Amino acid sequence: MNLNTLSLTVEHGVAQLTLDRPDRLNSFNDEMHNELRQALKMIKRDSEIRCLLLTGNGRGFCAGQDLGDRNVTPGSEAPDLGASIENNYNPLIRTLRTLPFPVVCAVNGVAAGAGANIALACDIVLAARSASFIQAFSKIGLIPDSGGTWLLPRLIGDARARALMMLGEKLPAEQAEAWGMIWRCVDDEALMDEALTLARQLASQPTRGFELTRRALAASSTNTLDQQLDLERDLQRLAGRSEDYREGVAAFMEKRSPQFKGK
Ligand code: T3D
Repeated sequence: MNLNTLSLTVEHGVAQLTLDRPDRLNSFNDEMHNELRQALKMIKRDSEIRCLLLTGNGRGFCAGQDLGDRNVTPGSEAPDLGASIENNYNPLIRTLRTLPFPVVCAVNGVAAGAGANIALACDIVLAARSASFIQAFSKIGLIPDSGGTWLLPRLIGDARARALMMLGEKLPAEQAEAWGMIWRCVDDEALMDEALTLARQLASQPTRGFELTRRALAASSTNTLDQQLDLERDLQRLAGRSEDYREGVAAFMEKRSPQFKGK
């Protein structure tokens, strides 16, 4: 696959996608949207891949939309941002949330605008100590997108989410960890080692079980407890039929390490 705006490597069951427009803090232009879409399609089809690791090259993770593509001359027609959301950002978030394996995000630097919310849509978010998160939208008259108005209040509560969105203040990674917005903040030089170790660990675990867990979590925000109990019953029935469950129980009984295959 020929890629200009990102790189893709696959090793030990982990697909690593690195956003790669460092001079623009990895902000999205149309080419990057297209390439990411293609890469994710390929990753989803590859049965050897059991975890996705998303990160950025350079001093930023992602600064959201490339505003250079939105700088219209006075008097000309406004860009249709709804179309951009519909065609690019929404499908991206939906794909990240429904891949049949876990998604780890290694936030290597500033994550702003859609870049912040793309990171938050991932299952497990690690961030470099020097990284930060900014709901930058309010600074340019936009609303938080890419699922931010759904994700952020659920992660950190309404009061903090509202203030971050309206003030557009930079939230340092350590504070994001303290508020439960991300899983962990690590020293800058340790970030990629820790993220890769975590992603490889996940890729050797029962992938089908993770997929079903993701489905249960996705439904929990709108389900009643009764509905969720029924869903857990149905998904557990499926998990109980997996090869990995059989292997997990056998390994426990035989006092050995399980060899999960993701099936
Ligand atoms: O439009 C649609 O399709 C709708 C969807 C919108 C989704 C969105 O994401 S809207 C929000 C867009 N993003 C922003 O508003 C963030 C803009 N960037 C910033 O506020 C700052 O750059 C940061 C706070 C992220 C980082 O600040 P700092 O001081 O560390 O870096 P910098 O000097 O501002 O940026 C470094 C370079 O990257 C700089 O270029 P230069 O001067 O070295 O040539 C800067 O212009 C460029 N850059 C940073 N962000 C963007 C960008 N260029 C284009 N678009 C960007 N978003």
